[in-house]
Amino acid sequence: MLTIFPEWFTGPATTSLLGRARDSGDLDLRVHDLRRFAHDRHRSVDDAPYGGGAGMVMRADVWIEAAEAVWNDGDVDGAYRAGGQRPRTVLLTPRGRPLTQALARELADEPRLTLLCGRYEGIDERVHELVATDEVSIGDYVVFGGEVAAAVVIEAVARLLPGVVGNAASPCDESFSTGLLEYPQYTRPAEVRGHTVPEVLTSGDHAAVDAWRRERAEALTRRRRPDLLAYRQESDGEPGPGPS
Ligand code: JD2
Repeated sequence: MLTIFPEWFTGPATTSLLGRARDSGDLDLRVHDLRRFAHDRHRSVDDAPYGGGAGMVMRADVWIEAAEAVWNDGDVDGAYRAGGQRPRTVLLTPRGRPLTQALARELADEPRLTLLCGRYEGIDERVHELVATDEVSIGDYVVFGGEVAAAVVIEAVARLLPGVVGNAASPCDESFSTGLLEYPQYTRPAEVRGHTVPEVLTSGDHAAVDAWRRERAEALTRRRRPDLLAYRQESDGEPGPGPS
């Protein structure tokens, strides 16, 4: 990934399951500082927008040279060129394709991804045209820059990679393949501040537990996310983004 805040990723990239996936070699994550590719002594990567207006826009030339260096692993004669042959390159932007479990699976199938994190008011349109192969958004709200969005993409994709812990079927994955929200879960102690565990879960009747969980998942989904149910009927259970 490319960012002007490489240190931003130190926490997420070294902690817990992502850190373990990197240590075990199941995930190779490299964070590159965009400013290394700036042209001037002040290492500037932005400029005022053509046409005027508030804020700054990130420069296309710096982004293009940085992306080519990263694609080619620093080999200046490498084969990857902006606008031509290039690995799957995801630009995080509010106008991108909404991130879903289906898109995470699609990205997890790629041998390699390049993630581009912008800041300021955004990136020169020619980076969208020449560098990005994909534009992805993490949802309909605005954050300061692409870093937090890239972290979301990295976590969603990494946990689908072979060998990464958390990849094993979890209730949450099941929930997204059945198209339902996850059922409520409990662990010890059996009573907390007067709140007890539903009796069926301690009954030892596995069929009754399964039926209860399915019913709870369906009721929750009906109440909170009827859009997921509608999409599920349309697509015959195939998990996906829901109605656009
Ligand atoms: C970003 C900004 C647009 C003004 C680079 C925001 C995003 N779902 C999402 N919400 N916001 C972003 C995102 C991603 C990259 C940048 N900004 C701030 N954007 C208009 C200011 C700058 C995603 N993915």
